[in-house]
Amino acid sequence: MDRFATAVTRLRGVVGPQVVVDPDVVASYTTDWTGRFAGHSPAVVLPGSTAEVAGVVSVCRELGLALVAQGGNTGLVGGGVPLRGEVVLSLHRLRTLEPVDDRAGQVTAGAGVTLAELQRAARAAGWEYGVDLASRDSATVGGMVATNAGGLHVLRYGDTRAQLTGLEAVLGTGAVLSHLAGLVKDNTGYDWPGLVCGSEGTLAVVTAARLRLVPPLPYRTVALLAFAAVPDALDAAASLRRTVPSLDACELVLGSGVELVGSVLGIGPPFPDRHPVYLLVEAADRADPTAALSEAVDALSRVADVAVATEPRPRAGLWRYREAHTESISTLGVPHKLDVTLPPGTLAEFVERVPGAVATVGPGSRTWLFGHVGDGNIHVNVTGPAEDDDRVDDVVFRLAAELGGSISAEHGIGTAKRQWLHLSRTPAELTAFRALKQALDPDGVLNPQVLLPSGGGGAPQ
Ligand code: 2HG
Ligand code: ZN
Repeated sequence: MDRFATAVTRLRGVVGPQVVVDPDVVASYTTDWTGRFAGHSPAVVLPGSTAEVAGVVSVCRELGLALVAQGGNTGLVGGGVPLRGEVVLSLHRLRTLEPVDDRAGQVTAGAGVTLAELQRAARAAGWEYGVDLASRDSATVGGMVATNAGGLHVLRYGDTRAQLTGLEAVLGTGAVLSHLAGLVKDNTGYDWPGLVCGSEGTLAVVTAARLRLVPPLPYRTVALLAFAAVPDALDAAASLRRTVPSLDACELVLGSGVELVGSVLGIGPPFPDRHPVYLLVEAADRADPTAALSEAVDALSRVADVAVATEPRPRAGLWRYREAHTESISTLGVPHKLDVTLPPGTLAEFVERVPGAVATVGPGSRTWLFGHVGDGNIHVNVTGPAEDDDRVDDVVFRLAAELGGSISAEHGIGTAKRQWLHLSRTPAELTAFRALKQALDPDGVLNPQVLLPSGGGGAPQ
């Protein structure tokens, strides 16, 4: 028997018929959402339990096969697709969603549960989940934990790591780590959940997570504020964070992006006049927050225009100008997605300088800027350069680093950014990363093309 046939037989021994080898079906797992990262794979394996995940990892380790873990495949940095012929380990069948633990205000969810399903279950039990993303219908719990997903409400509730009170995961050795009791205070050594969260499938495969829930806030008000300049919008964002305790989201969009969304969706502009910069803010509370938000907005200087919505449909209408950025930019071609974070003091300078920096290496390319400005997080999307032309990536990451920022705010490093990881992490940190990888995945079975630069040390490869 050749190596491939042996592998399929051994994997079928673990998961039964849930090993897909039909090339047409396998192909649907090998390209990332953006279309920028595509690979190939001999097989997709869909285990139905944590024990089966452990069995799959053990078989692959024994046969010297690499694995790529995949959830909803909504990642934007090529971290969930098989770039070098890895076996795809899909967590879709781990769909157990336990009843909400009302006393603890927590829930345990399998890796394959989608964010939308988790949100629905939390709401049905009188709770809410604190993380929300535009890709909620496809993004899964396992993927969100592996990438430490951020999203729209980090400002208020923190990222996915801040929601995690327990984790079950399979190490690259095949060992199962299960720590799902959800004890809020639990000072008994290393924080596995915190370590595995954000490790992008390089240390362990997440199979289930214990997640903190938050109280529901039924009254919501959304306001779109227009400004003449980015520093004015950033000053307003800082002020609203201080004056509106119920602030739930604070997002920046630019006039060019709003016009693109308007033309792609066929919707009119938000205001009769065009404005260069907008903040989309949302307040949520147990009682109507409109008066408090209006008072805080009235106290702002340099707001050129305001639209307010309190009912679900008009609120969603204002959110569309922000949430539809990703899909609208994709209509222009395959974008380079460069999610960065900047300190508050240099965010405006970054926004001002980045289009010029891109133009030096990508003449004719277009730079789109939007993001979670309440967290210092800007999504830089560049359309125009070829998919494999990484000169724009290089200038944008170097500018972010020069201004004291990080090359990844919430999308992770994946394969897309690993050659620039040294811009955000010291050589000593990268050596410690490699030591962790060696300890938990000694044979490099898990996501070998992700996060760590290839080769040793911390220098660019
Ligand atoms: C968002 O905030 C997502 O909408 C996607 O993080 C960002 O498309 C992007 O670059
Ligand atoms: Zn985002």
